[in-house]
Amino acid sequence: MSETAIITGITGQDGAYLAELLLGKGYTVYGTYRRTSSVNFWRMQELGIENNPNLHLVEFDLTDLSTTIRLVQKSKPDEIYNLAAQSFVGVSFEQPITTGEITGLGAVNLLESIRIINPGIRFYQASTSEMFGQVQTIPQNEQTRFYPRSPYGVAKLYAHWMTVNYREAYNIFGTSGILFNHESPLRGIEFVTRKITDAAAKMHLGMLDVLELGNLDAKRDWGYAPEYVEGMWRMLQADEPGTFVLATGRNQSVRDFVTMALKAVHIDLAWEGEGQKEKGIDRATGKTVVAVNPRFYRPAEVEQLIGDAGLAREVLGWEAHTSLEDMCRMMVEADIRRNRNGYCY
Ligand code: NDP
Ligand code: GDR
Repeated sequence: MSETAIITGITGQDGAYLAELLLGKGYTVYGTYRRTSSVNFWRMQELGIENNPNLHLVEFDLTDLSTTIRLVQKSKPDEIYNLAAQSFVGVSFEQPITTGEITGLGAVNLLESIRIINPGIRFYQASTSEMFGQVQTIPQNEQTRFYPRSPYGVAKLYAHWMTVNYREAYNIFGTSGILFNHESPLRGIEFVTRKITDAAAKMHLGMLDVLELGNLDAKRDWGYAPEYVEGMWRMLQADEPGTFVLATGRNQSVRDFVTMALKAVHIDLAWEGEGQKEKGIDRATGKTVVAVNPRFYRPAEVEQLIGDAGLAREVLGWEAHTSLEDMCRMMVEADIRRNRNGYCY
């Protein structure tokens, strides 16, 4: 008999890829979206899944317990993937309470619904390397001490521990995937990799002169999103619930990623200056094409993250495969195509 899954946050990057994966495996998928003044289904449209007969799109807000209970009652899921969140770290400093309500407490609405309706439902919580924040050891794994550095990281840590607590207290199959950054052509444009690949595409097409960024020294362990949603699914097929890190084990700076993306459109960068005065110069023209704008700095920064996914490899047989260079090229190509066609999401 076919499985049924709820994916909260299907309009986001991971939600769209996970829906594609589960539909391909024959699942019936209930994907939740928020009512907004204009629809936000472009990712599902790009993947060609929005009209799949096994996909049911349900209007939903994670902060509303009664909607959550009704969704779980009606859809009778075998698995729930909680991907919905206010997921932008920068915004969480400006909206700490909303972030806490959605990203932290929202997860508990789902856990309570499971506890009340059917404790046999398997639950995936989208935890994050941002919980490591000011890193205590290198690389980070499931044993590393947490030290979140943003309201987002703190809210995610609450949801993580609630998942662990419901596992221990009520024997619920609650699994927490501590995923390091993962990107793709479907990444939201406010996140740094996509902001950079979209800018590279626009420069290539003569639509942009200068890209402004914040902290160029920040280092991230960037993987490829479709591989990470496969890891989420594997976590819920495991014999036991648990906590698993997914990461590539390699990190690069924001500066490295800009250099890579501009190289993909044949702009060879030279870096000059330091800190907020640093600039990226196009060697061919001598013009400044990358500048630092303090507006994009955060009140507290996570300087570097690099993960050790050894447990996921051992228990789930999961590994990251796509190189950062290949992913960057894919993202730049997608953004050139979109900008050429006159839309950029
Ligand atoms: P996105 O920001 O692309 O997607 C977030 C989703 O949550 C969107 O569908 C959004 O809807 C939805 N959402 C936001 N608020 C609510 C709400 N109140 N009720 C219901 N839905 C809501 O995130 P990603 O796909 O990149 O990430 C998926 C999850 O994984 C998130 O929880 C994120 O925090 C976490 N994560 C992501 C990592 C990454 O590198 N991508 C790494 C580690 C964890 P709308 O479209 O309407 O805004
Ligand atoms: P992050 O991703 O905070 O790691 O959270 P983001 O791409 O926003 O930032 C990565 C690093 O780049 C620096 N940076 C900039 N960031 C943005 N967005 N815009 C800029 O102009 C800019 N300049 C420099 C940031 O300071 C930061 O150090 C992502 C989200 O997907 C979370 O939901 C997820 O949990 C984590 O990844 C893992």
